[in-house]
Amino acid sequence: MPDNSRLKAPPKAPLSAMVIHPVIKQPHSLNGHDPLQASSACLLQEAVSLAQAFDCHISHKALVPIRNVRPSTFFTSGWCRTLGSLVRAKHIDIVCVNESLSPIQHRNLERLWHCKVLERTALILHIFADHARSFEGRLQVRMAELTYQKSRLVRTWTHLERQRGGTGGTRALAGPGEHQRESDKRQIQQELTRVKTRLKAIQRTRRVQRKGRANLPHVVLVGYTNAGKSTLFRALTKAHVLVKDQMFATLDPTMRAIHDSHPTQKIILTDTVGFISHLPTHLIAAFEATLEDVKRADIIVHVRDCTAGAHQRIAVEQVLTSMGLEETMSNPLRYIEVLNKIDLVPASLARTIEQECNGYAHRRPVLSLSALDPDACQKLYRHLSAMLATRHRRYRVTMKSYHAPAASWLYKHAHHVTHQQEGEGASFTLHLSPADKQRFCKLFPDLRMSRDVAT
Ligand SMILES: Nc1nc2c(ncn2[C@@H]2O[C@H](COP(=O)(O)OP(=O)(O)OP(=O)(O)O)[C@@H](O)[C@H]2O)c(=O)[nH]1
Ligand SMILES: [Mg+2]
Repeated sequence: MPDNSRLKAPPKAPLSAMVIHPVIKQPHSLNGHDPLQASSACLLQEAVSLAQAFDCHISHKALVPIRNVRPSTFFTSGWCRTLGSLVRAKHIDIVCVNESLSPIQHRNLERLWHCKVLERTALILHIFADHARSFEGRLQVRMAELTYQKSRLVRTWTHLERQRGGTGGTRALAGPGEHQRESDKRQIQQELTRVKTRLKAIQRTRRVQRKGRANLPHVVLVGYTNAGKSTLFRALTKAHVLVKDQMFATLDPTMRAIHDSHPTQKIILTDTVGFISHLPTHLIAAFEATLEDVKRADIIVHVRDCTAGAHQRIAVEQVLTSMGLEETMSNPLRYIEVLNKIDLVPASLARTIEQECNGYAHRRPVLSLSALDPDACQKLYRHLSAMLATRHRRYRVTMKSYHAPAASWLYKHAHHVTHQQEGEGASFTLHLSPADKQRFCKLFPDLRMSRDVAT
């Protein structure tokens, strides 16, 4: 199997890690001309948190300035020696490099330093593999790992081709190493096909489940990892989901009704996997089924850690944009930003942060709160209800004789249902979403539902 094959689950004693954030003055790097404008120190701290999420003990961390990336070892020979001495002196088991390394660079660094080297994507994949609990979650992570490994094999071929100075086909490269790679590639492809088939079956089940709750308003929490999504989810639903000061604590989405939601119109809330800047594309593709719920939600709540930099907000918005949600993000009735952890900043700074948010958010609602404050969570719930209610229209429907199935459908799916006896029949007024209105008309074609113009 390829070099970057999965590490075994970390043993009980934490691995001793060195975390390096290369500061490269070059385009296409994680920093340098980084569009997210996160400071190097901030990116190093994030890399440290990632290593800690993989159960590592951080023995050393460093910013390493790089003028030119060396194709063979990434770092200059001087830095390779310095870092190698540190690896030996501090008994380092793993070096986490917060950048992308080519398979050749990766292999050479492991040989030079005599320890495991993990590039950023590989580290994130390992954390996901460690934290995934559900069958679907594990399959999704496996798919991401296999796609990643496959891409690394392809890149190795490209390198070999370049070394031989020509485009030479497979035949020209044939040798024991190449046969091994061919066999690895086949093995990976076969497993990938098996994993994809299983995931498809799960997605079919998900679609059926989604149809079952299609009438219920659905709100989904998204945000940067560790922003406090699960804390807020817990506060609103009273569900015991994992809350932890750790990157990617949540991998499997959880769905619950909001605890105090309207008895006849429950709001379903979903807690999701967190995002990160430069999220590996393999992961976005593999988590397609999970992210499908985000796409179909009535409201997206973007939970932000107000103590973190704007790069986190931009990273999340980039992922949402890549999912085709740009329009939703500019709809004030479908997108709300929650500035969480407001208890951690002084009141004066909180006001400045809010003002800044209102500046870039235009007409988009922004709510600052602490997920640890039950009153603030209730305020958010009322806000969400109001957003949903404004999307609902008021209708009137008259039934000549009391139509029990239609009436019970209305009590189950509509908001603020009232009815008045009118002779032998009854007149109902209610609030419904446009989709539910359509559904009602299909189910009960003999009943006429019209807009109530009195309001
Ligand atoms: N002080 C303070 N801490 C908070 C608040 N909200 C969340 N936290 C803490 O932040 C850490 C992360 O919270 P989670 O709810 O697990 O974050 P998450 O967004 O679900 O993280 P992932 O699942 O990793 O994406 C935990 O230690 C929480 O206790 C808040 O409003 N104030
Ligand atoms: Mg979580």
